[in-house]
Amino acid sequence: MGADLLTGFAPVAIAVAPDVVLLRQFVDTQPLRAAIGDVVVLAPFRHLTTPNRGTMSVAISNVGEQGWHSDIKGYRYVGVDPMTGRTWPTMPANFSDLAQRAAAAAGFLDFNPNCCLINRYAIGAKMGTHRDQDEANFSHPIVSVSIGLPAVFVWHGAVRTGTSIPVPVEDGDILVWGRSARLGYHAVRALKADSRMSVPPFRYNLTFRRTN
Ligand code: MD6
Ligand code: FE
Repeated sequence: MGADLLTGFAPVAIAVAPDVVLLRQFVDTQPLRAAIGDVVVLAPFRHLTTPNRGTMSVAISNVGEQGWHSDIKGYRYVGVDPMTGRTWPTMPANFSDLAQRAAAAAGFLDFNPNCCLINRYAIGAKMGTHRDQDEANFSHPIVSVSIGLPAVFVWHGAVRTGTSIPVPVEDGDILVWGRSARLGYHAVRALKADSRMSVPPFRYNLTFRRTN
């Protein structure tokens, strides 16, 4: 009986490292792209300033009760979009459903995100090595959905300069991590043009979190 239940998940759930799970080709991203198009009318993509006065190459927006923000004062979550003065758009139902299903498939039951950061990578955009540590509670996992152009996500783990595990991620792939991996270091290599060039030529990434 267990085998039947497991076959739906087992072939696509790949352990990248302890408590880091890759779900390959988990979702049809077309409805997610449509929802992104709708919400960024309300909360436009923007290139944020970092505390050291750099500008992020990745453009971001958020949906949910909280949104991740950066400026010269630091990194933090805010309930009102500083760009528009309005609350962030409501999290679309297909986003929250997906986050919960993916978390469960990776072994994290009852994930209830209150935030989804939307990243948009143009060719050449990248994300330097960092860990997600601006949340007030690390008992919840993170669910990360790749949409559009392929990229190379790099898992470093507990040490910033630790062994790096390159993880090619494509449209429809989902990474989930938590527990012992929750504060692991990671990065995304500069996006390359690809023969499977999607239109528009971007990679989008949805990262679902619970901030409290
Ligand atoms: C990205 N993702 O894949 C960047 N952080 O575009 C992240 O930085 C990230 O994918 C925490 C958990 C999952 C992630
Ligand atoms: Fe991250």
